Amino acid sequence: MLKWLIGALIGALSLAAQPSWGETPVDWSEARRVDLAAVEYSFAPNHLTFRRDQPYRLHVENHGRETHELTAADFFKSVQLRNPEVLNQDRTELVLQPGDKKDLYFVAPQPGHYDMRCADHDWAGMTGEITVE
Ligand SMILES: [Cu+2]
Repeated sequence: MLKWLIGALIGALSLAAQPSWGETPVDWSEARRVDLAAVEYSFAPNHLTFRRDQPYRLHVENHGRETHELTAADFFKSVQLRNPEVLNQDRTELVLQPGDKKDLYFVAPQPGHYDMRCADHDWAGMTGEITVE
């Protein structure tokens, strides 16, 4: 009986402790939606501000006629991602074909300033900044 109880307890604890690499569990139902649109050749808005430790759902739409990326390697590395699979394999950018809509859920634990750009069109001024405060 005791052995069964301990087994059940360990099972329940490991189910509760889902998050990877020792991070605090996040209540993603509290995620605040922030919208970002890409066109030729800019982001709207081109400055994003997030509060640290607040879960966000960054909703990105490509309203242009070309493929655009939201390239922000340092930012993506610094945050806790709920769904890293929406990023490219290197986790450096979100790639959006024309008409694509993608949602990235994250929590930023670290205040700071981060660069964002479209890797294909930064030469045309398709750049911006992310602030975590
Ligand atoms: Cu672009």
